[in-house]
Amino acid sequence: ATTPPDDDVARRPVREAGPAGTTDSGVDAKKLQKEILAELTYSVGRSPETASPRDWFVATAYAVRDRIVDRWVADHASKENKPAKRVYYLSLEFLIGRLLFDALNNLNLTDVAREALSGLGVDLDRIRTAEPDAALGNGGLGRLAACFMDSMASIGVPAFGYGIRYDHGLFRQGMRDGWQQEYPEDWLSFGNPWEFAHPEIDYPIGFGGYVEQINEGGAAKHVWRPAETVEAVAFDTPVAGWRGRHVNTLRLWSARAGDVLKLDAFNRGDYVGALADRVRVESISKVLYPSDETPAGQELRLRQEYFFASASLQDLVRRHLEEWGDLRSLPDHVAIQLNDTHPAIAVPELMRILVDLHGVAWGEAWKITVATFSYTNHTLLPEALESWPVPLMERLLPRHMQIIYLINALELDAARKRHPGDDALLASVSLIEETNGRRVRMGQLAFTGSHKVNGVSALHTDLMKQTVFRDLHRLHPDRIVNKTNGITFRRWLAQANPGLTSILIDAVGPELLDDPMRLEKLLPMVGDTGLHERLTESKRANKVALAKVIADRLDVQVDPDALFDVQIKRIHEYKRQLLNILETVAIYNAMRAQPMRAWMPRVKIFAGKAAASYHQAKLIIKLANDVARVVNSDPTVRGLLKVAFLPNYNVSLAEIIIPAADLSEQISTAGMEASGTGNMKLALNGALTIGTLDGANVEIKEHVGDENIFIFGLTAQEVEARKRRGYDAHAAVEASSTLREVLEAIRNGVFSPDDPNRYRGFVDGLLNHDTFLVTADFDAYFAAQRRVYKLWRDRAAWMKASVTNTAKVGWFSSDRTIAEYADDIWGVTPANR
Ligand code: B1N
Repeated sequence: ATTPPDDDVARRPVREAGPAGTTDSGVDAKKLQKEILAELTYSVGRSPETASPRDWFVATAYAVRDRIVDRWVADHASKENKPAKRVYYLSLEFLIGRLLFDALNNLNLTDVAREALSGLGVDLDRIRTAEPDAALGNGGLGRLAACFMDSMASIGVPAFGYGIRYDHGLFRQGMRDGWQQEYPEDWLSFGNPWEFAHPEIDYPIGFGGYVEQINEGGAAKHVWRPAETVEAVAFDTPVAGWRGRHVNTLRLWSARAGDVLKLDAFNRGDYVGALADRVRVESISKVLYPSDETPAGQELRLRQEYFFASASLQDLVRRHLEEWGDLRSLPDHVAIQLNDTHPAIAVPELMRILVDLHGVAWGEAWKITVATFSYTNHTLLPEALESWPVPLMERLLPRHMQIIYLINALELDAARKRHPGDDALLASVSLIEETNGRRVRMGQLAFTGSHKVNGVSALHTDLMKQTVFRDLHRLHPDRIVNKTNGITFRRWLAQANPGLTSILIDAVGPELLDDPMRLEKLLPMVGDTGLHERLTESKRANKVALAKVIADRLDVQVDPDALFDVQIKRIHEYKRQLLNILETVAIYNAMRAQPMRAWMPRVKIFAGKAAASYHQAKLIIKLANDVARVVNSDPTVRGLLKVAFLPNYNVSLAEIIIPAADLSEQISTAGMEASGTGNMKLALNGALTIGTLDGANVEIKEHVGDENIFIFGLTAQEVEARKRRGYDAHAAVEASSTLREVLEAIRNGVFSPDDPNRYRGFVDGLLNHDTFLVTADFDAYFAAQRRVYKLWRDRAAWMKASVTNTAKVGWFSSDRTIAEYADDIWGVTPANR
């Protein structure tokens, strides 16, 4: 058994690019040095002689935090200069990663801090890795929320992010004999220097109980009497935008059992029982569900959803009343974005607050609600759409269930008037699913309660209109809009790849850091050999650094001059890591058939976590590791093909892999990946994409041009058609001798000599139900890989395509995405645009 991997990694020996042309931060190294030393002494309680890297990290974080707080407090100082409108981004996930370099870079303090620390004999790159990687998210959805927080602060959209302060983020992935092992993640065990605990900001969150109807002056009034109450306590992290001009707040809620809880049990003398109950109640914010695109379905998950939605609404309603005094003006000053359906229970919660607690009439309350909310859909996979059993909802949130029924009745009445007799339409737009046990459909609830609903790429938005929300779209044809995802260039270019950044700044000017569309100024230089040389050298340094990580963690040696072919993302059947593994085996077979040919050196790099209960995904990880072991140790391969599955993929590992990638694998079954965002990060860092026409790949292709991307495979429409006809994998395998040999080798135990039957059922299953059309796309994928290698041989042509990718992806900045949300959905004007 191996212990979980350690995140401490050597950083590339590349100097940070000092963002040129920035405003003066007004801090010199001497001053910052004094502040760090003071923090080390008085806040950490250590002397420089005894301080560990972690102590230095904490002291530095405190010193930097102070400068953010000055601006933060100023931004929130007076009720008079309150912003006209605020955005509240509700998300069950914020995959923020390490924050030190976010803060340093955005405040233009990176070089100053480096100098200050080196004067103390401390290496900034070493203490950087002492910060735990905050993994309060599963994958793309959570990372998007983090990029959006950075962009809102950068372009000047006043915003709060609301979520849960999980004691344990996403599990750490270890490997035992190539099988994934889950280990608890403990990011808070050494404290968190970025956050401010606010035990005085707390809200009661009710669960269970019953609804009392009382008559008040002839009108029925509903009062929910919860059986138990949990307190939500606020923890705030300041989020400083680019150049520190704006500082927003990430407010995460932690569950605390109130004093009143089970006082009677204490009084009865059941001390232990009462404390056990406390633990149960506080378990709400204990752990992030490790499910990506598969709803967890447990009661605790629903409790989490209501807990953070209710706390956030109570908080923003209180703020609104303090500032504006009247709930009728809520939509004028508040925009609430629901990040997928996880916070959708906020819709009936706002109705309850307005109608039950503030006496607003139902019709008016509904108008306020719809004008305030908007909803982002992130997936169309039917199994991923959230729904909750009616009996569970009735037991846990009885008043909300009543409100949902009433919303539904009124909506269905309106729909019936417009489409009389169309029962199929009524059944499909209903908030209640009646087929397999009665369930509340959270997608329909979020859609109905929002004035705008968005998809995350052009293709995904079109498919939303045609599939899950077809009928709701007919009823509300102006509601669905597209907002193609984006990424923050500050983290994914400036921080992760300082070498490339300084080359780009030399080429197009420092304004690049403010406006990524400036990258287009590279276009006249795409053929410049001097530029190619510098870029090649910088990429090589990044590859050497990644090679060192691979050697340290896997004891596998890879050649930095080989083509680095990377697929890094959650392990999911629809993302088709299997397709990539099959191609790897095909190359391996070819190498064994002709060992002496001049094979081009290549390294296949995989990383990603599987949901703990997703057996098929875990078997795919095992297969990747089995193939790696056999290929890496086969002398006939002569080291020309290497396979590396890097454990414990997270934001920090992404920051090492992405700058070192040559080829980006984006090979999902068309129609299934809503957008993807890794595709954007990799293209920005000069990797070429091999991909299907899925998600944002379609738009990346439109931006970089057909000749600078390797597109293959069935389109979403063709996938649809094949599935409708009933796809038979046997025919595809019959037709492809390469594929047949690959599957036979895997099936017969070539990669699992210790257990020759390990993949027998797996391969047979693929042949009988190839749900994700791996076999259908294999030949096209294999051919596309050959096109890749052909271009790779022509280094000048490859570099030209690579520079073109970097030059053309400025549009995928999350600053652009957020500006679009601000304009079309939220009705706020960014201060810096
Ligand atoms: O959201 C990303 C997209 O770029 C990806 O294509 C998409 O797969 C991802 C339930 C999800 N969709 N749905 C989820 C995550 C956690 C969970 O509990 C669903 N994640 C995505 C950003 O738009």
